Formats: sequence, C-alpha cells, structure tokens
Amino acid sequence: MSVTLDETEAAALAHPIAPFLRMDRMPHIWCPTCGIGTVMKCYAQALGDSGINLDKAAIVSGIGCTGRVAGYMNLDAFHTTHGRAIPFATGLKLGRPELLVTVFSGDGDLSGIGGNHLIHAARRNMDLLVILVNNFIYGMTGGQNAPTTPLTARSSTMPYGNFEPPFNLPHLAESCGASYVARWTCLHTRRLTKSFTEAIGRKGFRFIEVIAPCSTLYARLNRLGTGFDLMRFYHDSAEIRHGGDTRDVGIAFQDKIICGKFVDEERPAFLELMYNHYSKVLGDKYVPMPAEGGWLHE
Ligand SMILES: Cc1ncc(C[n+]2csc(CCOP(=O)(O)OP(=O)(O)O)c2C)c(N)n1
Ligand code: SF4
Ligand SMILES: [Mg+2]
Repeated sequence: MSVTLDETEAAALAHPIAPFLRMDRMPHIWCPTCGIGTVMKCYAQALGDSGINLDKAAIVSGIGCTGRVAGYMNLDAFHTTHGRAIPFATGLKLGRPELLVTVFSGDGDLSGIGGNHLIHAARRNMDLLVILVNNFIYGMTGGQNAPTTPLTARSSTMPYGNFEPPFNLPHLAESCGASYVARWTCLHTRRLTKSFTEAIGRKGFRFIEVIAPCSTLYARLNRLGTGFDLMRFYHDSAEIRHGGDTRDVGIAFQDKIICGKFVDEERPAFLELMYNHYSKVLGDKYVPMPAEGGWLHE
C-alpha cells in the first residue's frame, strides 16, 4: 500500500504533539537518529502533562543543533546568540515573572561559551528550567571538542583523543547552587518526561542534563555505530541512582552513565529572595513586578 504525501502530512498534524510544535517549520534539520528531537518531544509531552497555559511558557535557546529547538516549539520562543540563552532568559523572567522560562540548548552553548552564565544562574538559584542536551561535542560546527568530551574520545579538533578533563555537569550545577539537578539519556523517555514535568512545577534553578547521540559526528569519529547502536549502549550502560552523590557521576568514555534525580531541595529562589529583601528594606516604597510585566504594559 502506498502512502501519499497528503496522508503523511495529515498523520503528522494529527499527532498529539503537533499542537506544541510549529508544524509549518517541519521537516526539522536534524540528522536521522540524532537524539535532540526525542528530547524535544519529551519536553512537549511534559508541557501537556503539566497543564500549563502555553501562553505562559517561553523557551530560549542559544546556537547549535540543540539551539534549533526554540524555533520548532509553538511557544513564545527566542533563538539567541551563542552562549547567551541564560542571560536572555534571566532578563525575560525578571520582566515577566509569571512565565515558565525554559532554556533549551547544547553542551557547548551552555557549558562552553556560556559556562559563566550557567554557574552564576545556578549560584543565584535563578528561576529557570535549563535543559542541556549533551552529545559530547559541538555538533553543528563539525564535531569540535567540547567541555563535555570524555577523556580519550575523538573529536575533530582532538583526532588523537581528548586529553582535557571534561565537566561533570550535575556536580557543577549542584556545587554552584542549583536546587534541582537530574540526568537522563534520551532512551529514558518516560523518566525524562516525568522529570521535565516535575521541574516545570518547581521554582529556582532546575538543571536537567540529557545525554543524546550525535550520530553523525561523535559516533562516526569514535566508530560507535549508528544512533540505534548508541541507544543500545545507553540501555546497557545507564544506571539509575536517585539521590546519588554528584561527585561520582562524571562520564568516562563508553563507560556507565549514572542517571536519576540527584538534587531536589526547597531553597529560596532568586525572585523570592529579591522580593523579601526589597520588601524588608524599602517597605511600601517597593513595587514588585506585576504579572504580565511592568511599566511596559501600562
Ligand atoms: C560567538 C560564536 N562563536 C562560535 C559560533 C559557532 N558555533 C555555532 S554552534 C557552536 C557549537 C554548538 O555546540 P553545542 O552547544 O554542543 O550544540 P550542538 O550542535 O552539539 O547541539 C559553535 C561553536 C557562533 N555561532 N557564535
Ligand atoms: S550533527 Fe549531530 S547533533 Fe547535529 S543534528 Fe546531526 S546528529 Fe544531531
Ligand atoms: Mg553538543
């Protein structure tokens, strides 16, 4: 039986995730078996599960293959400059405190060029949900070494294997002050969706790292097979350790991947701290930012 293009398009539009996506922007740019689309699908599903009004959700990405996500989501979306998604999102959250502001970007974007913003947003317990897709490499620009490339793994700029120690991102986020820290792979679609849904409902700096294959560059340079082979590897190598000590969750090349929710603490978040402080020192003179933004809307 042959399927026509019209039938394929109709089936795509009828998909439960379609209302969360800008279907007019499909097909997406990602390579077959790249993991980013799966992570985006889990996020869309979590938005639906959380019941949030989509007019109250905004998404901010930097540059990279993962950075394309903002452009595909049917939300108020901002595709910002490389490494600057977190400061942009911070400004947005301060100006429109009632919004759920999600940063969705890559390991290079958020922990390389944007690493300084990452640590300071965590330190402030800024009210942001940060989803970092870690494919161990700079995907979009040709597979250069990233701050997440495991020791000995090959990249286009380390053809004889990486000798720079990589970041252990959950530990970095926790030690800087993040109040929610989790890691999953894109094979763990149900757990990942649940984690996103849970984090949507929290305040403060919520950091979720998702290990996902760059099947075109990282897998090819390291002869790891196809994206499907990587999914099999995730299946065999992932170990779930809720509450695990983040000091022990660093990733070695083709070794086990510790997943789970590592941190979930109730701590005063940035907006709450700011409100309490100014209310105390300024009293009635303090006018907090109202919902729907401030003076720009008067
Ligand atoms: C200021 C600046 N420097 C460098 C680049 C080139 N650049 C674009 S994307 C990227 C790396 C993205 O890597 P990552 O965030 O891991 O995303 P991925 O493509 O792997 O999803 C780089 C270096 C740029 N666009 N702007
Ligand atoms: S280059 Fe890698 S990260 Fe980018 S779309 Fe292709 S598989 Fe995904
Ligand atoms: Mg990357």
